[in-house]
Amino acid sequence: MINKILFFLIFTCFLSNFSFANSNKFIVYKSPWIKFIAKNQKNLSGYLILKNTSDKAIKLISVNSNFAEKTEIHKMKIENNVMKMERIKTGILILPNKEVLFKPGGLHIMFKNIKNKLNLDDKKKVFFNFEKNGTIEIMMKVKKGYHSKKHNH
Ligand SMILES: [Cu+2]
Repeated sequence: MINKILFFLIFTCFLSNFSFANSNKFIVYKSPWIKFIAKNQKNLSGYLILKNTSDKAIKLISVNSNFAEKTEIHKMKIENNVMKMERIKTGILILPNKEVLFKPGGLHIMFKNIKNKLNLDDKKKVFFNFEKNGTIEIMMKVKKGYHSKKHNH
């Protein structure tokens, strides 16, 4: 519990420069960013918070971008004490009035085979496709991450 509170506080501090932006009628988002690891990094992950402001469940079915060869939804899981990534192909259901957190060590957007190297402070357009609610375009900023588990492919 303390861990959760601590995490929340750290996370909240981290997010405090951001605010919710209206993206479509049903989905708002917060703090979209791509974690900068090193120049020439081929695979990068992106994070944000998506909130469903409607009273019906909304499904995120896929994500795409122009700067990576593939853009996928991933989650981290522990298998035999080793942290691994798994692609989520079935989409993410966001319950009414609930948030889904994409965060280091958890759900993330995986950008595979970046076409041109990304630099700090670059802003990249990413498209989030919802089952019945169309596509929203979100600018994700390339930033240095805070300490988190190493992310390997
Ligand atoms: Cu991944």
